[in-house]
Amino acid sequence: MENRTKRRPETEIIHSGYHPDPFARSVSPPIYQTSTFAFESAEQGAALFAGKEKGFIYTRLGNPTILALEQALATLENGYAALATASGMAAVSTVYLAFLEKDAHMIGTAALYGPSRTIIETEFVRYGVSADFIDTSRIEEIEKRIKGNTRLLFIETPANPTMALTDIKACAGLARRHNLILVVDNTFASPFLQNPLELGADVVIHSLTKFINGHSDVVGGAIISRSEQLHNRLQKVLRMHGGTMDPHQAWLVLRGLRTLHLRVEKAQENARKIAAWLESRPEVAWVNYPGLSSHPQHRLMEKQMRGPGSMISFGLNGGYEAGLRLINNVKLCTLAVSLGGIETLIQHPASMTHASVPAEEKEKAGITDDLIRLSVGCEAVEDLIADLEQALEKI
Ligand code: LCS
Repeated sequence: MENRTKRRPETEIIHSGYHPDPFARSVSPPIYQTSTFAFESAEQGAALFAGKEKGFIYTRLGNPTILALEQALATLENGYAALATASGMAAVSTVYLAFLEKDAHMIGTAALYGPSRTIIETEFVRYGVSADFIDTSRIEEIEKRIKGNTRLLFIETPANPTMALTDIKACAGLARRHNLILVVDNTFASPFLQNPLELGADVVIHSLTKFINGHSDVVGGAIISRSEQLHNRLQKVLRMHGGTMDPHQAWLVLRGLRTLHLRVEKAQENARKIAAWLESRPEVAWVNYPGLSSHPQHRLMEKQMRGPGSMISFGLNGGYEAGLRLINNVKLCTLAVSLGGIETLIQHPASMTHASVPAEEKEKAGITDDLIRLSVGCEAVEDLIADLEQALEKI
């Protein structure tokens, strides 16, 4: 573990996880592009395997470049330790594999990233696992679904793509009372805007592919645990199932992470202006952005987040057809899935990121056919608004 003195998040984003290495004093961490590490002797190899000595053995089990990223993420989320994973989905599946035994039950946010719920409904069902995916912004609804075999409460807040929020502190209270593990997917907020462990969650996961890497050029994930016990369980499962990260990938993510606060602040400033502008347009039927006072959980955002972030969902008066015309006519905004990069992306979740969720379930989760999702980037906001305006005029 790093020796953690309490510094401000902006400072930790830049400095945490790595100090110039004693060998060459490089300011940027070396990329230990190796699959394996040589032992000094047979006895030392045996001591490392037995856990009697600390050191690196084999990259699936640990690597200094990956460790630098993990230590940075643990610091930023104020956790005991972090695990870097090959993708955000590797983080999600590791959490499920670690905490859902045969015939276990979980409760999840209905508007989870599509595959985070589909993997339960199509894969984990083979082991008798069942789930209730519900509107977790209604705490009383969660309590009603808790059963004797419920192990996990898995929430995403803000949720992809509805931008609905769930009260993390209230969920933590519920989880404690019923002996559940509370996992929060913090991808949409990033650790700069929200720290679920500080609000009582047990485990936080991220798709590092999004805000933390921030440049739309790497896929990765992370799991940060509140305690040694949870971390050890997750580490064991991750190492055996093999969804671990590569050192080069870790180096790229760490490089992206170092500007997280600058990117998030700029994108958020743009998103605030775009959300207000969208709300003022006659073609726009509704806008869901936690930074708007019209958002049903605007007060909760102020309570549990440091800012509303840069994800917006909205619908047009012309519904689905008008939405498709809009996304086919943008020129600066890129029509692509993923989010959290420096460039603005626009997509249609019902037919793209959430296509795997059955139609009826999508409707229940609020992933309506007219919903357009905008991941606001760091461009000049005037150019983004001009682009959206010319596209709106074509519908
Ligand atoms: N959790 C959230 C909230 C996500 O948005 C995603 C991916 C994942 C987990 C999975 O992470 P990955 O394995 O892709 O790194 N979300 C995507 C999206 O909305 N568009 O494309 C991917």
